[in-house]
Amino acid sequence: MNEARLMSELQEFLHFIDGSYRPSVSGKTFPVVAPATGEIYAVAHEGGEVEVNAAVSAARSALNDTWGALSIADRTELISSVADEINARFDDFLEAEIIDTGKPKSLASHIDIPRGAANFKMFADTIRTISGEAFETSTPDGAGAINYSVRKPRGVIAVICPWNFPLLLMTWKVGPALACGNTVVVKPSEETPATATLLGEVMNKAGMPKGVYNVVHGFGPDSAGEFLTSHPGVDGITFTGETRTGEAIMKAAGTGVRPVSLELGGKNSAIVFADANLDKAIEGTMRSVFANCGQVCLGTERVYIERPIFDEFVKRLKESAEALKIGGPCEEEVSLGPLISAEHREKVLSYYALAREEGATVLTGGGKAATSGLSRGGFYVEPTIWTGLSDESRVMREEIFGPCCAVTPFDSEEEVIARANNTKYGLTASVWTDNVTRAHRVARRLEVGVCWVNSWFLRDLRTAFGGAKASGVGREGGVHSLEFYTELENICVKL
Ligand code: NAD
Ligand code: 6OD
Repeated sequence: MNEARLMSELQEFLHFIDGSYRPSVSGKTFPVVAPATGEIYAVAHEGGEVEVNAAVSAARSALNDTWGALSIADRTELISSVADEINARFDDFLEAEIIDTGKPKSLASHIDIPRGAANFKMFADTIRTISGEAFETSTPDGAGAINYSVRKPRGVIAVICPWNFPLLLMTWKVGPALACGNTVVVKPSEETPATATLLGEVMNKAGMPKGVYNVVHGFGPDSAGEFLTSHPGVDGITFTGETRTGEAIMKAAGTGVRPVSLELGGKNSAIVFADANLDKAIEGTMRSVFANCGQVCLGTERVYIERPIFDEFVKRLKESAEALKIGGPCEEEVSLGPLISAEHREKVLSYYALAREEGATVLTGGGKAATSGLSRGGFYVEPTIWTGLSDESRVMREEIFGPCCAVTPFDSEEEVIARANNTKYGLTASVWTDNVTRAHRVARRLEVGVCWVNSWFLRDLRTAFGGAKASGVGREGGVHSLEFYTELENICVKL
């Protein structure tokens, strides 16, 4: 991609409603900034009640008509074509995602875009092959009854998305929603409207009926997000984002008793035992702390190291962090991109300052990163590692969502389990050990939705994904997604 070329042309992101692109009736737009350069590269239309009403109404019509009338075979074939079309337009999606997020091209091309396609394929396959349950029931007259279950689409699903993996996290919800026979209205993050918009073209090319996939751009409170989640025509809300926003959405969903699926924040731990393969533990911890510039909900912000290997681990982690190359998405061998926005950079830097106030030793980093050329105006910060923070410090308790971690020693298994669980969050953990028995024992005592052993972010899309405690409500992935995206009906037939 030629960044200079893209900067010279201001793009415009319209809503995608009922199969066509539309501006806002109000004429309101907002700027979209490329985090790698800090420049405005596009404007997006801000949706209001008019656009949300139109999108929900289009989604309802498709549900009751074209989309609802399709057989599972035809529906899933269309969904598979969407995946094929994303792959056919791989470079367009890649370009859109990296300008919107600033993430390294290597990351977006290996994770974001391939997963965008895979999320459709996998859920199409899941729906083609599932079966329901059946029970034979005894009755006093001896004739009996048969019970069997059917899964029906829930209806119109509101999909509210964050900015850190825009296509991946949006399709992670749109894929199963459509595969289960629902229609969707998507509200992408205001920071990253590009790939959701582009997906509209793909839907049309794949032959998706109008109104099945709709996108309304805008913000949260008093904007498209709030109008959508409080719309009475929405039958369920699936959300990924901050825990605080999840609370607001849960309240909105209370009116009309609509179900929610919430994938929320985390303060995830890595636990490294002295018997771990150190090379692998360091490589994995580096990824879990710094991938996507630390803007991964599953990422590690608390690293617990068994005391005998503490000094060596810390030394090597620091050396690896200092070897990271910081820069824009298209620069060679870049491993650390910018944060998503100037505002988010202020937040992360405020934690860098807080860590010092709370008595941390700053092993490396701790400030803005110096960049040059096109990246000069981007939102870069230094990869940062602290030691010496107490478990009660705010830096150890609050989600920062930046390229930083606090490293601390531990002496026993019991102690580290208690400390890792000492948080309101419960999204993920990684345990590094060569002792298989210990791995199983520790993993099941951690209060999280996903625990990786000797790995991190190793995904099998058939498995249950979600958070415990304040990290979420419900599980998505494979057949688990059916719990939210379908209504289960039991039919009892007296013989
Ligand atoms: P956010 O909560 O600020 O925003 C997410 C979306 O919600 C945006 O589209 C926003 O416009 C919308 N929104 C905000 N307020 C709203 C309201 N009142 N009603 C309706 N919509 C509203 O989150 P973010 O900053 O975009 O993403 C980062 C956060 O997401 C982090 O906390 C991270 O941990 C979390 N996250 C969690 C997972 C997971 O799987 N658990 C995955 C990715 C990100
Ligand atoms: O891999 C996934 O399915 C998923 N939901 C990843 C979430 C990443 C959070 O930043």
